[in-house]
Amino acid sequence: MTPSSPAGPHGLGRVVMVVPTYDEADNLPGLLQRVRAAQPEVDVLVVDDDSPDGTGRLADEAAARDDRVSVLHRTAKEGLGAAYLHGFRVALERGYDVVGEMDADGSHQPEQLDRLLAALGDADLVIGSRWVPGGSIVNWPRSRELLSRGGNLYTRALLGMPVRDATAGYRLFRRTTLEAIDLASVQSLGYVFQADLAYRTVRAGLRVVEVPIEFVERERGESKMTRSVATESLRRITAWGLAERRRQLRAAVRRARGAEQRARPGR
Ligand SMILES: Nc1nc2c(ncn2[C@@H]2O[C@H](COP(=O)(O)OP(=O)(O)OP(=O)(O)O)[C@@H](O)[C@H]2O)c(=O)[nH]1
Ligand SMILES: [Mg+2]
Repeated sequence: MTPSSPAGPHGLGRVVMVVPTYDEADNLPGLLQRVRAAQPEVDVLVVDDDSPDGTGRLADEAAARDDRVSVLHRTAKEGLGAAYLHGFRVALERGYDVVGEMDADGSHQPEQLDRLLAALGDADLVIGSRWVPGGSIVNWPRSRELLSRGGNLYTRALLGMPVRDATAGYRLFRRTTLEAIDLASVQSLGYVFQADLAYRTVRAGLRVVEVPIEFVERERGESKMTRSVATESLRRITAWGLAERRRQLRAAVRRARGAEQRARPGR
């Protein structure tokens, strides 16, 4: 390969998918195989919070067999956001050009990763989206669908963010995007982390593109969605929405004052 020829899938350079795990022993080995089969040039970084069911050990075994798989062992369960922040830090240190997110439970199909990679050519963040035309969900109870749709509606209305599925966790960030959005100041620990990063990306003036995916509900293992995860989302998104309104109000006052000064006679 000549130095100028584009490397990696779709010429994007080096790509790593960060996969956070907590008690995913039944799912992780199969997922790793599927990612490696679907995208042989994509690396995987598993971030395990010392899962009691031995997920971390299974990840180590996969890493021992395959140079493209590596594992970060954390000492306690601190939430999805904390695990991703740690994984992103390590991925950036390792020099990846593209850093992705995906769940370990099979909800995000590795066979659809190519769509996300193809879309990153024209984007700074690509989101695999359930709620754009062509997107779908499989085996989700009605209650869960309503929660996701309602949460996204609330997020969009409050933050004025043009993203249909801001809570989705199948994503690709360019390294430059992660460097632009001040990860060190992110405080979101649970699933609201996803909306937080989408909002930061939009506010940084970067391009977010959503591609439709088919999201398949987990078949094995337990959900980690808890009441405290949901209330953290509501609390933070409401606070960001209020801050956004205050900013808009201040800007309107500044504009009105400017107009008043310009209109004052004798100037
Ligand atoms: N390291 C780490 N991973 C986590 C934590 N919470 C969730 N995860 C992982 O994050 C991914 C998403 O969590 P899920 O429990 O599947 O969340 P969900 O998709 O909203 O819930 P289900 O619909 O029940 O699957 C999975 O790979 C989990 O194992 C955590 O505290 N630490
Ligand atoms: Mg899941």
